[in-house]
Amino acid sequence: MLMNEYGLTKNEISKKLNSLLSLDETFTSGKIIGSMCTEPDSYSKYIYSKFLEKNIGDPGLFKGTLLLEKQIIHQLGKLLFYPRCSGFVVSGGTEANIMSMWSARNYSNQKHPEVLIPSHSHHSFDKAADLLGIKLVKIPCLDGIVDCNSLEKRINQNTIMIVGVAGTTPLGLIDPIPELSDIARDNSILLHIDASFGGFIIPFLKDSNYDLPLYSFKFPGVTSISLDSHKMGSAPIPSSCILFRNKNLIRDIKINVGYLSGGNEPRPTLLGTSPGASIISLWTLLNFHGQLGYRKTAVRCMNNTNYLYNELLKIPNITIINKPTLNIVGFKINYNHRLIVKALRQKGWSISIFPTHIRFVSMPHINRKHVDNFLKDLKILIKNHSK
Ligand code: 0PR
Repeated sequence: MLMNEYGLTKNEISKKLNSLLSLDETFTSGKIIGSMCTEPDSYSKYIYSKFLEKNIGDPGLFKGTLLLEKQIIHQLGKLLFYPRCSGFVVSGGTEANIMSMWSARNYSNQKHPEVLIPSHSHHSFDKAADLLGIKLVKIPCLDGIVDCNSLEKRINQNTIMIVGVAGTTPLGLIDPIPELSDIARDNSILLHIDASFGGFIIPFLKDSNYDLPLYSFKFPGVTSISLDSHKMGSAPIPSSCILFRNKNLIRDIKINVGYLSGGNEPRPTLLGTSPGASIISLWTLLNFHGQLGYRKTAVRCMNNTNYLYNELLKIPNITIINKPTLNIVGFKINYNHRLIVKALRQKGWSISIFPTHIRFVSMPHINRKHVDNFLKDLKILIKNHSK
């Protein structure tokens, strides 16, 4: 389609946008039950929209935004027991994980670098390995979390880093971080924790007396952590954070851009021009809601998850893959799984389908009524297809 010679009226634009965007799913429908993103917090959306011109790719121009970023990193560092960490607000878990691999490769200066990742790891590590010429060694899992014995056996002189996941993509489980930390220390290698999903829920559940494995810098082997604010942080997309224990880890991925106006520290992030609005809106969220606000959201999501889990247990013909650790339940239907999954999609349920199961993610936009609506449709379909 050729761009028109003359601009359209606002009315015409509105009509066209409404017509095409009506094809999009909405979080408010309550039918997006497989996504790890959510409707951003309304105040943070308002704040985001006020600062669209801020570009943290030229931090010298936006010194205030840079200070807000430093405060965010300090606050998150404190939450994860290491306020002295260095870090950045980035575009997502993918950028954060690529940065962890990039920094490990350059810091270690190993000729044939290898990184050990659990087999359930997110595909952002495959992207990173391909881009960076790193060999990925995928370690098998037991009951959905990495098998530390298998992992330890695969360490060799080329291994530069281990990855552990706090909030796995398929089931929201947490790898054994204390054990991984010991292994990393004993072998003098780095340990990156991918808490892209679990990062903004685990600390708040722990503070609400949930008995959960912790991920944090409390474990001395942990050298970097990624946590996505545009997932359980409820921030407008794009928004994620990466924290490094030690400044030296990022020393070798910094590229000096001498011609920029600021004379600030070079940023080792992947993007050049990038939204300062992400920083400003995340700072707003953290400070407006505080820990209590995040705790309330975390507990509400877990209550809905446990409710779903208990109701699924009552339905015959369903196998539940995991008792929820975080706000994810994986389950499969014993007979006619594919048919029922297809029918659920036809009924408008946006579900995530893994080879072994359906993933239900009870994000903040999901309430009890949505869960009930889903269960009702599921029960009817199971009944109809078991005849
Ligand atoms: N690490 C983990 C553990 C993840 O689960 C994800 C994304 C990432 C890293 C990468 O994060 P970014 O997508 O921010 O780069 N996990 C989700 C998934 O693959 C991403 C997602 C989000 C998918 C919303 C669908 C959706 O509607 O399931």
